[in-house]
Amino acid sequence: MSSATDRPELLLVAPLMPFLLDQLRQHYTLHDRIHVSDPAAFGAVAPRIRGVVANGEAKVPRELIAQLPALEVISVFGVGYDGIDVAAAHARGVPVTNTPAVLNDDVADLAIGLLIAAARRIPQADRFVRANEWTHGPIALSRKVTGGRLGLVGMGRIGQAIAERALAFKMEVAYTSRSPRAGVPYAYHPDPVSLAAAVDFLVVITPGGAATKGLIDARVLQALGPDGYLVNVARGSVVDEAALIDALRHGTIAGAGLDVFANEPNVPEALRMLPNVVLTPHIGSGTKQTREAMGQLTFDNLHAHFTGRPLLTPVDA
Ligand code: 8YV
Repeated sequence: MSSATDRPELLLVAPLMPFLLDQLRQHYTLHDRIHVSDPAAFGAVAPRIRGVVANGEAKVPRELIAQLPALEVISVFGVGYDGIDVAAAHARGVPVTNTPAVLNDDVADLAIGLLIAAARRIPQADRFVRANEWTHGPIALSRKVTGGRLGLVGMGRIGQAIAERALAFKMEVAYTSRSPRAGVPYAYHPDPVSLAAAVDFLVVITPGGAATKGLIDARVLQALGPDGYLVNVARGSVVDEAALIDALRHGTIAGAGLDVFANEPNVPEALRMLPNVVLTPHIGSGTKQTREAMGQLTFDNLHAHFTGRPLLTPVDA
């Protein structure tokens, strides 16, 4: 363990799990979100901050990076880093790390879970039994999943993990991404409208950020059609939320399963009131096992930097 005086000082810009905080405390001096809670104190420590720890939802804009002249590394607890101005960090020679791979299975599991929950109306059926409505007659029939056509918006590591699972449900898999992915056996569509028109279930698993903002818009939902379902386990920003509410309300699509939202943790009342949507609070990677693996990788990246070893999972320039 290092002595108090030679400990690098870190700015935490997001709430972090105790498992990670405990490890960080052994080696570093932590300043937990003081840039928000105590700007005066932040002003005093900012020149000494050598590392930033963020999560998938946190914001590290260019202005914050500019306030940290001694910054050496940004370690993100999450695979997504759309909240981090990576270009600004790299321009300063500051590497950014994330936690890829360790959460693939959990996010893929949840995507399939939400798909089945939305199509088979599992939460609605649960509410039906609890309300004793069964005693008045059977519940309405739902939508078969096995053998359906699945369209993936994004074919990265998590997209491929979702596709593998879908094959076990005898689903026909197709995808769209910026360009066809070498070695991927599924049918490629050049854009989400063409993909949506060809599938029953559209699952969004593409990075957030400016490049994908509003990618799933009214036209895509129209193409998915009145028997189609949308699942989003990526970022709320990828889907035009107002267009989605409209589509769910008017039967433009049949239903949706959503783990992410435009303005988390605030979910519009209009969405919360809809009967044909299944909602979860951004729990894609939210198992104890996976969050610990993510915490370990977040720590290991940071610690590799401060002990002069190569970073494990740096984000590309
Ligand atoms: C969050 C995520 O990081 O990995 C990502 O990109 O969105 C999540 O795993 C997690 O909720 C911690 O904030």
